[in-house]
Amino acid sequence: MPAIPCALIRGGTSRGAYFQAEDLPEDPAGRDALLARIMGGPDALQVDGIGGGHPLTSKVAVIAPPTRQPADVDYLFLQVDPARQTVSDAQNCGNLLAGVGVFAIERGLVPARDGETTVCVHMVNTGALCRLVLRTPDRRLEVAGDTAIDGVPGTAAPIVCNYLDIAGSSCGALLPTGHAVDEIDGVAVTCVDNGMPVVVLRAADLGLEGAESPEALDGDEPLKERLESIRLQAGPRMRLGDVAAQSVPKMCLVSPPRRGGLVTTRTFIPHVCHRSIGVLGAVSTATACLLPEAPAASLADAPDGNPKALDVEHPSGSFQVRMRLGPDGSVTEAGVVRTARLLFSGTAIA
Ligand code: NQM
Repeated sequence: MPAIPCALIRGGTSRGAYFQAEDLPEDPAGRDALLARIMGGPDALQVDGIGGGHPLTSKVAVIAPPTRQPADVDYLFLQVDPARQTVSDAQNCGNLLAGVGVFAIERGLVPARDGETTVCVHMVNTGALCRLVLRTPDRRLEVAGDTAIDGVPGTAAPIVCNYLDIAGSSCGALLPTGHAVDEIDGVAVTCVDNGMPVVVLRAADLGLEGAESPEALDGDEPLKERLESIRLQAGPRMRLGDVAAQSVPKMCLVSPPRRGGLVTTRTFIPHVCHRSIGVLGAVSTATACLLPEAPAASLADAPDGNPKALDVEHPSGSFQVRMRLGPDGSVTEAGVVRTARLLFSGTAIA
């Protein structure tokens, strides 16, 4: 009965189990089988494990010494699908990423400095880097603060996440099909990867208003079939191959903003509708809204100025992405603010 040191951390609007690679089997198949068992499946509720019965609470972060300069730690993200019990490393998670800073400091992997501590994270899934800045007065991690993020109750200390090189993270190019607009099953879509592979399409093109509740969308089987058909065709075009068993690309339905932001979103990740929106999913979607020919641009309300603060509206509020554009209109910098909290530290029993 293996007992493995583990921390449960809320990272942004997700919750995950964090492990050090040295505590897990080296071979990926053995590691994944063990993690699937710990999270508890195959069972949509994950009642026999520590997963939360939803893709957003069935996530794992594996932390290891850095293999890329100038990173402080390596972070491998694994998505455990509760019902199917598959374990996928095909995507990043920008929410658990915020918790990596907490884990690294709490475990002493990165020494806290007086004031602020920067933790540079190598996101092993895609090879990209992110610089996290955490508050550490007196070399202690500050937990309390006044930063609120929609989708999480209360407030906490901010964690600034500055992505260094995320364009084409999984697909090799920002626009992996070579176009800002493609047509799949008669619907105009943008296949984009600015940190997360996402197919962005107008809700109206599928007969939706775009502000339906996640519950209503989850219950709309014909819609989900249409989205899956588009997704399965988009996968190979996005250089992701057969994506039937993959958690990417995500499917983001966009419509005009309702609350003065950039755009309204409803995102399937990819078979369940997100209660808010993923971090890198939001960065990719915001990017699609800035491409003049993209279907999303026709309904987005992008502010002037550079850098831009882009409020991506989602079912539980909005999510601010900060972007700087180069002279040719390409995104040269992207960043977000998240919060994270250590919830539990102990041993997981497999
Ligand atoms: O897009 C959900 C989440 C995510 C991933 C998903 C994420 C991101 O909300 O960077 O954070 O899209 O599967 O945690």
